Amino acid sequence: MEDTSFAIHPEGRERLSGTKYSDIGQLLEFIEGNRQYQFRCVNGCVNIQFYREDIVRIVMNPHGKPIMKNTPAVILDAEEVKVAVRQSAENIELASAKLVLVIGRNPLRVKIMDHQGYVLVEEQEYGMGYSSSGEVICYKKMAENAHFYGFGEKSGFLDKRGEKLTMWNTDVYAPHNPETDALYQSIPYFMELKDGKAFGLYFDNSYKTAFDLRSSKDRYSFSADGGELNYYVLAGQTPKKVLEQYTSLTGRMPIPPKWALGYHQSRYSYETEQEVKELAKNFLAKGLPLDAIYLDIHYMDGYRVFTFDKERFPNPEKLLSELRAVGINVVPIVDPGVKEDPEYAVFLEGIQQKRFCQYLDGRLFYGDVWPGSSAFPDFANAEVRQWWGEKHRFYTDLGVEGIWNDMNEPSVFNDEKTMDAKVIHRQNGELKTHRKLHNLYGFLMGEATYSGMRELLAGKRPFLLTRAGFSGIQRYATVWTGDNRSFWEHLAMSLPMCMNLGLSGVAFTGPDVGGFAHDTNAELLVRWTQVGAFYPYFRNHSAIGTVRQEPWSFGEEYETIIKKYLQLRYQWLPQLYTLFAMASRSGLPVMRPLFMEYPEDRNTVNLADQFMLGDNVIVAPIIQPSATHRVVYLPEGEWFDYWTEDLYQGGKHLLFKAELETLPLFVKAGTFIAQGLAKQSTKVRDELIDIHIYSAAKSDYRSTIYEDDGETFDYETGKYFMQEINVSCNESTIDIKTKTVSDTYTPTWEKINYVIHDNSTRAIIFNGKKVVTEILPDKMNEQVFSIKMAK
Ligand code: MIG
Repeated sequence: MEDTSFAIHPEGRERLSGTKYSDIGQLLEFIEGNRQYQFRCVNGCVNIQFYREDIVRIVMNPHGKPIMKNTPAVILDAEEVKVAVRQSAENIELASAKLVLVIGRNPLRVKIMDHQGYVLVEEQEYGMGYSSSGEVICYKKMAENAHFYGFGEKSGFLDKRGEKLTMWNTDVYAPHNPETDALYQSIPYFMELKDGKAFGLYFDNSYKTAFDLRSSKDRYSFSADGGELNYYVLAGQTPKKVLEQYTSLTGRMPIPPKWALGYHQSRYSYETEQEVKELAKNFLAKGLPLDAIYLDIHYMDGYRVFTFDKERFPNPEKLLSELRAVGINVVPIVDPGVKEDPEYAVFLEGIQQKRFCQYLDGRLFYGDVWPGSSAFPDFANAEVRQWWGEKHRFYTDLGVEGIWNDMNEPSVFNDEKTMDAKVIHRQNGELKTHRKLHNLYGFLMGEATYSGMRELLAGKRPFLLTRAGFSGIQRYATVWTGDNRSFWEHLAMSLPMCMNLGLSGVAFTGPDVGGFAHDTNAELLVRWTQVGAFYPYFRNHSAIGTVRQEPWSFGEEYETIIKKYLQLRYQWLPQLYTLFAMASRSGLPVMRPLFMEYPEDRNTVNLADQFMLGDNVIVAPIIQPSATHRVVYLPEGEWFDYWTEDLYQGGKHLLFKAELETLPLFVKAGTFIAQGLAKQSTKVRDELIDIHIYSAAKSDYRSTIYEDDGETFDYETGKYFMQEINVSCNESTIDIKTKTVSDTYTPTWEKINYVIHDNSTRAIIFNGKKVVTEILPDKMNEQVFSIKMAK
């Protein structure tokens, strides 16, 4: 977008000369249709449709009646919504129970408010419009105190005010700088926060799109290279509600298989069977937990997908079953490019069955990627997706349950870095250019792969990791943030990047821990692994030619600390798994910015060097070399230091000491967390869990613990264990009440230990009865009691 007209505006810096901007202009006719309201204007036509009371869709077509087509990101059907219509000489008003739209007639301008008059969006001098070269654009007023989040995978800080953000899936090997714009994912969505209130805006357009929060100080714009101006306004008004609304529109992740939440080890590449075996042996011998090993491109025969190199990997089936026996899954990489080789079955079949992308005249598109000249499956076509999905039988027959999709922007080694924009995709029988569907290529590959794997695994949950995607990718895949570098700056940047991905519906995300390119070092690897233990997705990965960064690479001193944090990850799994289950139900991210819990607190607006896990834990990592201290912001309330159990008054910035072995970690007083024991792999199931209750002087907190079999889809039909736990603290008692919401699955736990962290000795009441607790001599501030699980 930088070099198109909308980079510079009419009369000012927002518009380049040469392209004519046309405003939608005056309203000529208002038509009340069947649950749709149509506004025919001088320059185009606008349709407004309520999807829910709190979600309204606005579509502008400059050249005729809106076609009202969504991308495959949208899965919600418009509900029946009661709308009150009022007309006056100046305005037309459409009101649902949650939203009031005031539409000015001349020129057509949209203002959206709540019933109290709080303004979500407002158009003034400029509104909707288009250019003579086919771009569509919408301008909105930008309030002085408005902050902007989301936008998927972006470098830079948390708040994107003052930035320009382009959506065009791009393989960026280097650099990932604060100013690097388009990356692998396109999520044309943001959340605005102002005066502690939030709303969302999702722009459902798969062309190259741009959000400009920079060029003008009092308005922002979003625009697309083509298609309709099709966007949704999500009423909020809390950040959590916006996430619920956005993910009701674009979907939520299924609960991942438990092993996907363990520690994963990768390298470009573990090149031979022998190397993989040694690697696993090392993890086991050293007692380092591990759930997955990745096979990067070297495992294949000449980079042909769906093959193994016969010399390097003579017996993959045996290798996989040996690893499975010790709790390790193997995740092979699968790129979209299929080598042009008439003696290679997948290519041959693809050609014969017309599975690959072509130009309009029937010529095939070939692009250079790892295998050399390659053809690319047309994932827009449902039959091709089916075919590709079925191809994964090759892997599932060997015991594979997880797939890693890379290069699916698609990345091509040419000047444009991708497929020719003129290539044609066949989507539901319609012909569409790559220019239009480029941003959907990775998403559709994800759909193909996930659906295929799901079918092949017959009831078991597949794991899919992807680099490219579009809004809604969370339904199919975990997103890792691509080729970062072993820089401290990239460790720091991963926090806002993953938080904004979480705010964009992608709850399951993380960067390459330790850094991909460039050489890592002992201290960086240790500090990064500490954060890694709390990223939703925890994988150590590094590039060919860089120094090794397996946990033992820098000697025993560092290995010991790294081990402590791998184990910590496994101890925290019951807590994490519950958060994943909740994310899958509500869309709320596992890793979240502080403003999500404290939207009224101005200190949290752009706080990007610490984050929350759920609603009650703060992770404040060290992200600078040689640093042994850092400032931590603790919001209102009291906070326990997880390690020392010291209690701190919040609403303050405090200085904490953290030598190399310490990750600053805090739990809010008055809340609880669930923990298990450290273990070699998630396949070792917990025999008991601990509920750690952190007391407060006076508090009331409710949260949930969730458990299921961790590997099948039985939870979808109601087979899971879920219990609400309510903890209230007052002067003389700590009152714990449990309510089992579902017990159709019986956890492997024999009992639940309650550990109460409390400096006084208040009476503990459990479900209405006083309990006798034990106090261990070396833990004077902990009272413990156990409850047997009903079997
Ligand atoms: O560099 O497959 O982002 O994780 O190791 C080009 C090799 C190809 C890019 C991925 C990276 C992976 C690498 N791939």
